[in-house]
Amino acid sequence: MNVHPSASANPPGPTTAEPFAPEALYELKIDTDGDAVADIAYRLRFSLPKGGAQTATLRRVEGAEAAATGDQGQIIVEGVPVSTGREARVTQAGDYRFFAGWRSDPFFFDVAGALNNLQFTGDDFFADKDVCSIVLEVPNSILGPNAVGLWARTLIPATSAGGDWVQADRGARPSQTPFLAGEQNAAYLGGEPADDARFVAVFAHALEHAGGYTPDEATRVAETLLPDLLRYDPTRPASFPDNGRALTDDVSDAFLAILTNGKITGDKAGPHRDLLAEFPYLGPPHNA
Ligand SMILES: [Ca+2]
Ligand SMILES: [Ca+2]
Repeated sequence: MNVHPSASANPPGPTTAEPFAPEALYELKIDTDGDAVADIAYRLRFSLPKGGAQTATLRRVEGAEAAATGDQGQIIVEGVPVSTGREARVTQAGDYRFFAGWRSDPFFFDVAGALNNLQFTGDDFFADKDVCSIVLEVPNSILGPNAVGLWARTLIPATSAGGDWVQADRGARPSQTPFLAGEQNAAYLGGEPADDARFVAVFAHALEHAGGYTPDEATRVAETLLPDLLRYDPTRPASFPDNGRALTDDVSDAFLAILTNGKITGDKAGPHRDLLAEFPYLGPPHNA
């Protein structure tokens, strides 16, 4: 789960140096029985920075509690350091491995080409950027015998005084939000995958416009993009878009081909070469 890029493209410039928001709740959701409702959730809170250093606490809930909202749960790791240097600070807890902190951003895309009417040159905006990443390794045995549906979300308190949690963002598949504008975007980011059928018409309309699909084709393609879950069968290798997503999978090329109905099939940018062979897989941060 990558949540905080080091740089913004529009407006151009650096983002806050504080890795994770101490007031926020970060959550990884797992649906194990195919109804797009979570059966397992991992919940993360971060401390207030002390001398620039933060710590992380990871909790786990299952059953009805995993589909609900809250920051309680069984503690998996508690008060472990957020990593900021070249050396990844990894925590092992039973069968779990956990990492949170700054790393080299593994995402690759020609942002300037996208903003220039989809005229791509392979100018990868993310090649020298960092991102705050949460990486969790779980044993396959906790996922159950079936393919699972994965997504992540962030929540913030409803008011500065606290109160109920409000979902600020969520996502599973890459490049879903370009289909959405204004109120629809807010409704989508605050929504649940189980309710995503309501966005099929919006996605289909955008696909008709961008790709020249017929209405029927556009609806059929939109239905392949929703609900927004990353489906993953742990008995097979990860490969986007059929089975999860590997860090080297060219998800932007796949998105462009869908968006343009095959008229544009790539942005000429490819995967980064600083990935690690071992956990947490993301390369050292550029700015460390
Ligand atoms: Ca479920
Ligand atoms: Ca590409």
